[in-house]
Amino acid sequence: MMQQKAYEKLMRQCIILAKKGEGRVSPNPLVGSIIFDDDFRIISKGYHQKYGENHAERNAILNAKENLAGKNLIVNLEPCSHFGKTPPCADLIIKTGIKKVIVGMIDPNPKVAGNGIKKLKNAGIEVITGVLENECRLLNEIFIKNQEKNLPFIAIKTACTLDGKIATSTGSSKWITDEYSRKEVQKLRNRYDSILTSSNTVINDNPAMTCRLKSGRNPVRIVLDTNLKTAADSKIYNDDGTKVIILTKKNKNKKYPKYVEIIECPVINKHIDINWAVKKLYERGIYSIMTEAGGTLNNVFIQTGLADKLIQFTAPKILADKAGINIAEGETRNEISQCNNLTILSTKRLKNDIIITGTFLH
Ligand code: AOF
Ligand code: ZN
Repeated sequence: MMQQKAYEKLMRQCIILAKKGEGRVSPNPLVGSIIFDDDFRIISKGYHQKYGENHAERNAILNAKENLAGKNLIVNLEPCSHFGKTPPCADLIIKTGIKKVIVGMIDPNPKVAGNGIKKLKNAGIEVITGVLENECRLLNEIFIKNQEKNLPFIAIKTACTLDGKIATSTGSSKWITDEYSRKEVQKLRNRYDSILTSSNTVINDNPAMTCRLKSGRNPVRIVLDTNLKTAADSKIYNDDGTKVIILTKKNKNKKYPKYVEIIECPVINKHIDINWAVKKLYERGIYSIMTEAGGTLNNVFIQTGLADKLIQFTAPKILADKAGINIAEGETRNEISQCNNLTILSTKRLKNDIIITGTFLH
């Protein structure tokens, strides 16, 4: 029991370490690893820092300044067993003489999927699995979705009043949430491969959709612009070395900056086939998407079942504008049983606002 608690404490540290790789390791998972002795003295730590580079376990082993025979290693994801961009971590662990490995979750990558643990066990290493499994799965929710569905993970970010409004009927939305919330959004922009918005948001708000965090990086910006209505000098198209993609019905040879990629999408009932578009984005290397858009586009992702997660910043304000824009703008519903349901992952109070995070139940 005591030992279990100590493992959980170390696993929490692995998760914190792993998060240092946010924004740099996609499409690989976030992984942190710690080597320790039987008295729980930490010998070394490592995390996966950059796509294509050393895995967390290898970095932890390389960082150790003593012999590792008879020591323990903890890691939030099963050590790999395959030759990818790097050789198998399981082989390296076996070579060091480490005697016990504690794992958060099985690797959903079909190339690994339990084989790493098998390898370790066959070499006589004791393996303990499932320590803080839920937290580890949440940490790598993007990686899990990618591996299991071959689709990008999609989060819908909204900022609304207590009565669920994201703007007045005239389109005014600045500012519903406070500066603490907006700073938090910057962190989210660093976490996701891309930000997706609509032509209406670009035209009405002219957002830059960049990440202004000190050590952050800009996400790819994606604009769903069915009829190419957005102006070429909109801030979202500013050149900062990041890819920008427009999803449209027909490329009309309208002049956009040369680094803007225009993807022509098939149309269903005058609307872009969003299922097709999302698959296409995945093929183009977009493994996660955060939408920052209006109620209409939010609802498209909710109704198609493409949305995985809702991140809702709620401000202690009541707009009471009957014609105001809702977080999701759909057709008239008569029954509560027609709701889209979520499970709450977390609620967090910032200064004035609260962030509600939920997973969509499909
Ligand atoms: C990582 N970092 O710390 C661990 C990973 O192409 P490779 O060699 O980088 O292998 C990527 C796969 O390795 C990844 O899909 C996952 O299954 C496994 N573990 N990956 O990028 C790590 N431990
Ligand atoms: Zn590995």
